[in-house]
Amino acid sequence: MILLGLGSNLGDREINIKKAIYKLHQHSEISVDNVSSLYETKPVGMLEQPHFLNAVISVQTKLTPYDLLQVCLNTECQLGRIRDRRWGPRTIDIDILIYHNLVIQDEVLQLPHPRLHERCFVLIPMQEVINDMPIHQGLTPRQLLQKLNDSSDVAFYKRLEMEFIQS
Ligand code: X6L
Ligand code: MG
Ligand code: MG
Repeated sequence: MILLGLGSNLGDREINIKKAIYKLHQHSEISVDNVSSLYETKPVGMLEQPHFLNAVISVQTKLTPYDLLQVCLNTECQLGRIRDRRWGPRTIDIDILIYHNLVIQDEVLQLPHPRLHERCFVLIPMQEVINDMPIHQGLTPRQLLQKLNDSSDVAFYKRLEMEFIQS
């Protein structure tokens, strides 16, 4: 299982996320399997910025995690992401959350995503694309969410209709 997290809080957030998924789908070495609904989420980290739309998708690929990361960063660039302030607003952010059971801790890439288990904006959409699979210390997203005090910052927004995905 390979899981990617997507987030947007600049411009047309819904179109940005759809375009990102479509570009990943169009990549010859990547197939998009499952797409969560969109959720509208309160910003975490830097609070004075617009609300996000977040989603989680599962993909299949034989690309290494480093090559997959490069595809994610290229896609962010193509969608006009400008990195200025750390944690600042962005047209699109594409994070590798989980790459099978791989653990990596280096300068470029950390897998599983280090703050995965404490972010409702990741765990709630993730519940839709995996079937109660443990993702952190043997706990499923549902179990991890029970330990977080507040899911109220994450609100269902809409289902994503993507013509190219059988769901
Ligand atoms: C203390 C200090 C506690 C920093 C938390 C958490 C920083 C998350 C950055 C933190 C801290 C982040 C998204 C977002 C960001 C997103 C929503 C980040 C990086 N990305 N908020 N904030 N959705 N809702 O995709 O995740 S910036
Ligand atoms: Mg992120
Ligand atoms: Mg990122």
